[in-house]
Amino acid sequence: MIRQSALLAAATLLLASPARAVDPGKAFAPDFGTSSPFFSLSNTVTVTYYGWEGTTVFGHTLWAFTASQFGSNSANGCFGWMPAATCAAVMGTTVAAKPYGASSSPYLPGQVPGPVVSSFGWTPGTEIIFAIAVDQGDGFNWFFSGSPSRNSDGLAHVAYFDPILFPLGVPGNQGQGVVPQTAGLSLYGFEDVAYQYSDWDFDNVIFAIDQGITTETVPEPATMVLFGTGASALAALRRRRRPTTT
Ligand SMILES: [Ca+2]
Ligand SMILES: [Ca+2]
Repeated sequence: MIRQSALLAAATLLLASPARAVDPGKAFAPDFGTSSPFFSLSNTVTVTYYGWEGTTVFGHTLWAFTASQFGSNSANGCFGWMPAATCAAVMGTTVAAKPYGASSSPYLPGQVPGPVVSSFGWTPGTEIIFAIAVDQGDGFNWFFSGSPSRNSDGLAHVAYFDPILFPLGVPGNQGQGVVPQTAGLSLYGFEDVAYQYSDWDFDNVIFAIDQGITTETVPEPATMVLFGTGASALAALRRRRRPTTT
């Protein structure tokens, strides 16, 4: 009986899981991303943007949202396909941006002078929801930090690159080479397309957060549930994007 139960549980797990395990060419495992939210510990948050991988034609904007702004944007349809048509102005803080079509050189050196530092005000103790708006030329797709349920594929799209595990720096496109100027640093990377179309290397938006100002903590379960519920509904409405690997 026990064995039958175990088999049934295993079969249920298999049925519940998409075909991720057999998907080749992924730089990291599907659970490599972190679902931990970011919380500000100070009135000022400083983010350093290290740029993007060279092969993507997509543009992006790195945003920072309060929970309130995230909720308002969601309610206003800003996170759906082609937000410009449905949302006059996304509420939040823009941190860094890459224009659509700029893809000639990997990461920032050679394109603009050095990493780009951006500071903005924040209420200590509150979550910073980082997001990327991916400009695909004919519309936008969004991915968020924190609860993976905010994302269309239900997966965490922000990875943490610990310098202890990656002493030479953040791995480059599809895990090859390193992102310049990242050796010894604690960095995060956003993956910019949904799992089935992605090379899952988290190098599309590389950034650091001043560790003296912000940190990751685990929120109360009630908060997670609250955030997750709205985003799951959003995710169901979000249009699937065309298959392109970046
Ligand atoms: Ca890549
Ligand atoms: Ca990628």
